[in-house]
Amino acid sequence: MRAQPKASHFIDGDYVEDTDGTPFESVYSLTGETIARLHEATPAIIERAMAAAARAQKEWATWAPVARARVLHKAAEIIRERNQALSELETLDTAKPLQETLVADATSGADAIEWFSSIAATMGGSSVPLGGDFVYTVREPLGVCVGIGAWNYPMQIACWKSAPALACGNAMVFKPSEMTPLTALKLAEIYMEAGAPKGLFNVVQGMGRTGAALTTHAATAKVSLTGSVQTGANVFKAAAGGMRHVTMELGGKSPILVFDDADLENAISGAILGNFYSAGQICSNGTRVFVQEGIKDRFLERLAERAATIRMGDPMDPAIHMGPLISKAQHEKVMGYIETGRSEGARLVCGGHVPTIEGFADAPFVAATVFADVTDDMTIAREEIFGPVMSVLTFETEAEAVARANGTPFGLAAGVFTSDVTRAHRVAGALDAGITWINTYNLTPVEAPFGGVKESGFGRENGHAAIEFYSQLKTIHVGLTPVESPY
Ligand code: TXE
Repeated sequence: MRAQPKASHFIDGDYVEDTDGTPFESVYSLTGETIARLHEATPAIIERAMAAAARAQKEWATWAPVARARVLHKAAEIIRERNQALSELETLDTAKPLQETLVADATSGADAIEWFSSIAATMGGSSVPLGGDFVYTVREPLGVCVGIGAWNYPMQIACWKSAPALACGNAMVFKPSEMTPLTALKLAEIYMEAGAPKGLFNVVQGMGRTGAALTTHAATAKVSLTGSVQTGANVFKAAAGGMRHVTMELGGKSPILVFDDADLENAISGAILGNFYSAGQICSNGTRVFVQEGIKDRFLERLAERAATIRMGDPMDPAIHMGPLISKAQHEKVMGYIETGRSEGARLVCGGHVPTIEGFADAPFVAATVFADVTDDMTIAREEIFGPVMSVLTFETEAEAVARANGTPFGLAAGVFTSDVTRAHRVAGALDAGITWINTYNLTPVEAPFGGVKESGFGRENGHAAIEFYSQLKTIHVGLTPVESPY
């Protein structure tokens, strides 16, 4: 077993096993090989993790801010030192190419932990003069936060959730996706090595039911989920009992608007990366590309030429751009959407097939696929596919493009490519999205808040905004004059 961890869970500073839990496997989708065998958390494991987190949180909250910051800063340094090994493990777990995991996964996690270390050191409240009495506010941790991850960016998600949580003085129990259980365990080791108190960051494994048990646990103050809209609705509802706080990073069907005056090559770069990076398995992908009539033909021609240069193959080969999908099930789902696109009348410009990759005949590859002549009512323009499938639609006027772009229950991200500076800002302002990029796409620096509107989510990760979702304000009113009592 190439990537077998010491045990399934990491609780109170160490690896823990409970073989009574339902066994499950992590599979490298390129080869179908089982890389690790684990056990789902039993109720006893969940109790141990929650108790450890509750105890550690109380201790952590008493630490001096600079001492907390030092731990986080050290953790970020260790992640960077181990980037090669962490990236290889992430590639095994997700089948994403090493070319990506080396620069986009653990490293962006390290960025988040480093950035939030400075927040840990500098966070404070405010004071409000009342002309005699005064009020001051204290920013307090929530307590034990539960993080639930998706399988597309396992390490990044674990870092993006734990960094603000720990910076604000909370502890975390994290459940990775059952498809990608491995890198979160490494992160737990790293936090301990960096000097965090035992139990501050714990990892428990399992399926949806483990996530559900954590969500409703009596000690849970907050749940942060990255996943599908349906799971988001389930978790939101469950968290409401007990009035637990939530952050929901859910799916999308984001639009990219390309106007006639756009820099064509730049717009194509945005569309290509916003559809084919990580084989299309990214929540903020711009899967509905609206192209203005005047440049439609040139856009499609160059897009197909450039898509043909994507090198598919063994994700461990640093020259490879695109690996297989996460699993056979996801492959089946994506190929099903491609079939639906064809049968509903979309025109295939490129891809649409399963490429034959020498030595990996059974791997779940999908060629980079572009459909043109897509209309708003087609299934491929409405539903999140989560694979390398781009839909190109055309439009005539700005108002029409904005209205159609907004015609979806999702609202995670959006892009606008134009050289007209006033239009760029006008359109960015009019699009229903938590994040809108102008003349670029899918950049998610830790400094910038990230999250969705409408059914794409609630709350924000990253940036100062994240603090609001991992802490609460206490108001303290200081009386300086005698209490005026009429009786
Ligand atoms: O996600 P799920 P899956 C979309 C994408 C993909 C589809 C299904 O379209 O094809 O969702 O992926 C845990 N209480 N996205 O099945 O089911 C679960 O164990 C608590 C978009 O992986 O939403 C996992 O850890 N937890 C997305 C996590 O929730 C529960 C990324 C996500 O699982 C639970 C992933 C419950 N009731 C998929 N049920 C994005 N926004 O990037 C499940 N879980």
